Amino acid sequence: EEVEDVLEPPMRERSHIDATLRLNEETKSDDYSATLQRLKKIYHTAVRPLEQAYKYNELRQYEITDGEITSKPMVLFLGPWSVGKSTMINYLLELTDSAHQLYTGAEPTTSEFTVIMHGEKTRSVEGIVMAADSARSFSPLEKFGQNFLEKLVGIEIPHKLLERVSFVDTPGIIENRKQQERGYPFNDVCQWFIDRADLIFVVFDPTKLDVGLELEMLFRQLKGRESQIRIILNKADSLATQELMRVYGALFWSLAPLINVTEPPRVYVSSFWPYEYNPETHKDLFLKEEISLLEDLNQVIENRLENKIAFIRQHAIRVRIHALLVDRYLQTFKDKMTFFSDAELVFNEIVEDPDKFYIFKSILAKTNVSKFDLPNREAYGDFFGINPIASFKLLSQQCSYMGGCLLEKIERAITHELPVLLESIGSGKNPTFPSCDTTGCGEKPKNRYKKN
Ligand SMILES: Nc1nc2c(ncn2[C@@H]2O[C@H](COP(=O)(O)OP(=O)(O)OP(=O)(O)O)[C@@H](O)[C@H]2O)c(=O)[nH]1
Ligand SMILES: [Mg+2]
Repeated sequence: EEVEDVLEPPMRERSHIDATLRLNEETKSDDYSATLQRLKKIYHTAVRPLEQAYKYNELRQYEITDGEITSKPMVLFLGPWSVGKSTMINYLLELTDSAHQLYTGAEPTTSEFTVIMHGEKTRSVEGIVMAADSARSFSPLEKFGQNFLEKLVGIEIPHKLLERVSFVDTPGIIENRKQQERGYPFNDVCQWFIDRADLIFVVFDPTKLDVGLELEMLFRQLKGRESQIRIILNKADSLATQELMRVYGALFWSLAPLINVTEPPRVYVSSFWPYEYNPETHKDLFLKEEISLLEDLNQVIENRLENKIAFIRQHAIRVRIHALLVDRYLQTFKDKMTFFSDAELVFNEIVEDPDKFYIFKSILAKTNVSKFDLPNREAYGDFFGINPIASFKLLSQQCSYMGGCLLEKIERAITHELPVLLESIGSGKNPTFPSCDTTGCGEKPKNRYKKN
């Protein structure tokens, strides 16, 4: 009998999962979709026109589809290989030992980006099919090419939790692996998911704390998304207390140079798999940590509208900065052009050394955004290589009798319409967004799921 115990470890009680995530309560979906419709409308009337007038998508390759506006919150799992990412998803969704469980194992196992989402019945969807369907939010992934689409998989499962969020499992990071071995731009793909994720679990285990190039790269890509990041020190019950504390310290030590220390992410120490905690360890603590993480997840679900609005607002801020920059390039160009000048020479001089003409400085001064939020100047060299400066109009000429000015419209959306929409759903928590004049519309949206 003892041998059987070793082979079949007792399963963990799950009732705290359903309770914390309120999986048995009904959700009101009407308010939800009405707000999303209004958000879509603001985006199409106030943001999209400016985006198109200044070809923003060619700069950032960042198009927002309707599918993205209406999609469910996304929880992204990142981290080194074999730290238990897939196991954790199986645990949360009760997939362990089912026909559709994610592969797990001691070797690097996951080689695909796997999107786990809701469906009437369990089935898998090929990446190519997901990307082709514009009603889904994954169509922009097509740009990463055929090789990548073969590494993209969808799984639809009729699970209550998936009615509210989607999970994305990723291939674990293997240090010392060259980029091209993956056959697609791994970093760019990660960035795409990072930009859109509502919650990012960066999972570690006690044996894989060493920071190498790929992990460093990953954390660089996570900059600006600090409020979405949660660090998980997984498999914690496989260590004795003293050793665990040592590992916890070591984790912070190695991550400190990579993370924003003024807003360090929350770290959860536990073990996220379906088996009973090891009895000789701090299992009470681990259970509490697990419940905190589930509460965190629940907050994200409850704040999904707020986060969507904040996401669109952040996007609008970037589009506005881009439009101001192109306008400034164009104005400088017009000022420098005389009847006798060679347009190409004049413009090349500006593109090659925008600082000489105070292009970026003037936008910094005017908008009060941080230097970090400005797009880089090399990108504008490429941008104007494809889109000649003469093909643009000045912002002051982007006005129509009926529609008003594009710049005013986007600024109104940033300072008024989006905050008002946010207030309309908030339960008494009124965020105030100062006008573009004082803040340049550039301040970061509040961290809405941070716990005090
Ligand atoms: N002791 C212990 N082992 C775990 C825990 N979670 C996962 N494991 C084991 O760790 C191994 C790796 O788990 P996976 O879920 O495949 O890890 P992964 O992060 O998805 O790995 P890749 O897909 O390769 O990146 C498996 O053998 C799991 O059984 C845990 O909480 N405690
Ligand atoms: Mg995996």
